Amino acid sequence: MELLSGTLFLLLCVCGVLFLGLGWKSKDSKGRLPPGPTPLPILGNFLQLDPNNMIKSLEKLREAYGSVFTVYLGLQRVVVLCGYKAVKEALVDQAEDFSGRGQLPSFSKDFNEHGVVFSNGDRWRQLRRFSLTTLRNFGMGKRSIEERIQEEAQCLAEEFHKTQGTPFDPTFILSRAVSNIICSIVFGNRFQYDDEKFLTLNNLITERFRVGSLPPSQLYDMFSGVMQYLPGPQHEAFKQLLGLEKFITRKAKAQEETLDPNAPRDFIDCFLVKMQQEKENTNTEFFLKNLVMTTLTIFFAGTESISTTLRYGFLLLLKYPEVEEKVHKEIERVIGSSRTPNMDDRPLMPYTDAVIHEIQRFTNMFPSGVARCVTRDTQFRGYTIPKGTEVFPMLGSVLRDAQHFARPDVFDPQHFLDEKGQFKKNEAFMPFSVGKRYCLGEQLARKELFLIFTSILQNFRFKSPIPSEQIDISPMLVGFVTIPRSYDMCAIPL
Ligand code: LZ1
Repeated sequence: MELLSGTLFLLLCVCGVLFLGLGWKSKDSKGRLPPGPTPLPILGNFLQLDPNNMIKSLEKLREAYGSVFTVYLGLQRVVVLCGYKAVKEALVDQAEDFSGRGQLPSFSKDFNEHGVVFSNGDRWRQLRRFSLTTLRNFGMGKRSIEERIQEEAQCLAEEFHKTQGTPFDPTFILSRAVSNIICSIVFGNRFQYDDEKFLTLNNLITERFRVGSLPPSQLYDMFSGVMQYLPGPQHEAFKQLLGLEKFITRKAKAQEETLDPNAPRDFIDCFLVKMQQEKENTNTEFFLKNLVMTTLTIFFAGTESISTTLRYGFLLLLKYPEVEEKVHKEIERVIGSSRTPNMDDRPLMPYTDAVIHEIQRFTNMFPSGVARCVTRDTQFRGYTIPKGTEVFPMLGSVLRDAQHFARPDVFDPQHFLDEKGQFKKNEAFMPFSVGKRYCLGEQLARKELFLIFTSILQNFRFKSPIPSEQIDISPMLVGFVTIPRSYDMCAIPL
C-alpha cells in the first residue's frame, strides 16, 4: 500500500511537471504565438541554444523561422525580433505595447525592480522623466556636461602623452576617462586616474561586465531557478554590484548633510531635492533606494558601453589608417590645433561623424538589445503575444541589415555619406535602441564619443606595433555585450 501510494505520488509529480512545462500550449489557445522550435518541458529550447554563443544560436533560428520567432529559455518564453522592419514595427509603431523591461535575472536580482533601467510601470515612467530632464538641463548654475567632457578629454590626452609613443593597451585608461565623466555628473567631481577609491569602483564595473558575459551568467539568465543554487562565478557578479551600491549610499547620505536645494551640485543633489519636494507624497518614487539604483545604473551603463566603443573604434583606425588620415584632415580644416573641439564642430565634420556612426554600427555594443517585455496582450503581425512575454530586439541584426547597408559586414564610413560627401542618416542605425525605452544616455554618449574622439585625434597619430593586415577586428566575445580583442597601440604626438 505504502509503495503504491508512493508510486502514485511520484506519477502525479511527473504529470504535474509535464503539465506545467507544457502549460504554455493551453494558455496560448486564444491566439497564435510566432513560430519557433518545439520546447521541452522545463528545458525549453535548451538543446537548440548554445549558452556559449547565444547570439549565433538565435541567428540560426532566424533562418529556419523567419524574423519574428518564439524561443523558450528554460520556462521563460521570449519573442525574438530580427532586422530593421520587425524591430521598428514593434518598438516604434507599437511603442506602448513593447515598452516593458524584461527580466534579466543576472541584473534584475540586485536591482529588484528599482532604479530607472530595470523597473516598470509608473515607477519607471517617473524615474525616466526625472533622469532625462536632469541630464538634459545640467547647465543649471554649474558647468555644462559638454564642459565636463572637454575637461576629461584633455586629461585623457595628457595620459596618452605620458606613454611617449610606446605601445600600450588603451583599455584601462579609456574606461577611467569615461567613468570620470559619469562621476563628474553624478558625484560632482572627477578623480585622479590613480585614486585608490576610483580604481576600486572602476574595477567593480569592469568585472561586472566581464563576469556578466561569461557562459555561466548567460546560463543563469536562462535557468536562474537552478543556477542560483549552484556554485560558480555568477554569484561574484552580485558581490560587485553590492560594493557599488554601498559606495553610492554612503555618498548620497554625505551629500544630504551639505545639500543646498538652490544650488544642486550633481545628479545625486537633484534627486535629493526631488525627494524633499515629494516628502508629503506617500506614493512617491523618489526615495533612497531608487536614488541609489538609478545612480548605479547610470554609472555603470555609462562607463563600459562608451569606453568599449572607443576602444573598438581606435582598433578600427589602426586597421584602416586611410580612414584615420581623412579624420585628421577634417580636424585640421575645421578645428585646427589650438582650440578644444566642441559640439558645434560636429555638423561641419561629416566625415568624422560618419566614422563615429560606422564605429558604433560595427561595434554592435548590445547585440540583442536590453530585454523588453510586452505590457499587455499584444497583436503583432497576426500573432498574439501574451502580456509579460519577454522580447529581444536583435539590434545587431538591424545594424547589419543588408536592406539598409550596402556592405553590412565591412567597416566602411561610406555607409553614412552621400555622393557629395555629406552626412547621410540611416534609419537602421539604432545602437541606442528605439521606442519608449531607447537609451536615456544617448545624447551624453554621442557627445562623449565625438569630443573624446576628436580631442585625441587632434593631438595624436595612431600606430600599430603589428602590421595592419595582421590586426583581427572580429570580436573576442559576443554575449550581452560585444567585446573587441585586446591590442596595443602607439600614440604619436602630432
Ligand atoms: C544599459 C547599459 C548596460 C546595461 C543596461 C542598460 N544602457 C548601457 N546602456
